[in-house]
Amino acid sequence: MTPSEATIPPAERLATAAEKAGVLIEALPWLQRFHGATVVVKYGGNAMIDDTLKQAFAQDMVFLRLAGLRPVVVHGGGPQITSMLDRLGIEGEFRGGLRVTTPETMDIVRMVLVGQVSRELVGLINTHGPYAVGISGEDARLFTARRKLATVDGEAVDIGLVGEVAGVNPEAVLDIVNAGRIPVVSTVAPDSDGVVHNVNADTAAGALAAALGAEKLVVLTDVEGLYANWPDRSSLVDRIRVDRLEQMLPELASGMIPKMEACVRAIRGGVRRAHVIDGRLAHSVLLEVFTSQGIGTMVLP
Ligand code: X2W
Repeated sequence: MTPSEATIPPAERLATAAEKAGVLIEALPWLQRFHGATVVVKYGGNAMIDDTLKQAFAQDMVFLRLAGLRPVVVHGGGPQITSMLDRLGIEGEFRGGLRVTTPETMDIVRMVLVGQVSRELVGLINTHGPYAVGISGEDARLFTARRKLATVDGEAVDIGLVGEVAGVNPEAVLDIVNAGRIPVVSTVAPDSDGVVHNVNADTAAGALAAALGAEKLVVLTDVEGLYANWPDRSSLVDRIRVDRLEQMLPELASGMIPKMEACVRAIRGGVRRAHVIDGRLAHSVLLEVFTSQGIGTMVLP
């Protein structure tokens, strides 16, 4: 008992204890169901701005690992790239939800994702033990990129060194997971000629989840989930079948498209469930995995 708990009357203390036990035991069926399951978690740049949220996220990954799951982190870093470009006085631009990536911008993207954002997440997870290992799409041929065009007003537009995931070789990620560690994946990737491309992190997470045969893909974002009728907040979708989601894709807001495409790719690739959840809520991953009602939007086959 902590000194502050000692001031709580015994009856209330018992009630609180019963509540705590209730929360723990609610996790039991999920601990059984997900024992040994691979869960790919996409952690986006917008949910990475707050220090408390970052620490909570790192705790969640270690919790998953110690609860017997096999977490794989794929990180973003859009806002961090934009802020570095600003510091360097380089103009940035997005078209069709993707960053226009010149060779100069690509250098910054790689530097920020691999050298800054990944390092920070790896460091935060490793405050709890020797778990996290950073790996980029360039390592051991993890991802092979193919040049991707943006769709702007129905037309295909060249936006430079932006890649689609053409191939995934998940061996190196599996080596890390099989060693009991937590891979932290940065989404820069060479094309078949070795030219490094900028791959949207949602896209990469969906492709990796499928290649790993993951049980779940969880995409953290900065809204509560998918809205059928944005900005009508009462239209939050709690579960949706992949067929229906595919029909909705063309009508979605540009920021939501890569996330929902990632869910579609994962489910079509054999992943059992894909979730888009609110990364602004501390420990949202734990709530999704270990509680019966879950949170956010769940996509199912
Ligand atoms: C993204 C890669 C980082 C990312 C970018 O340059 O911003 C493209 O747009 P978030 O934080 O998940 O948005 N790449 C092609 O996806 O970060």
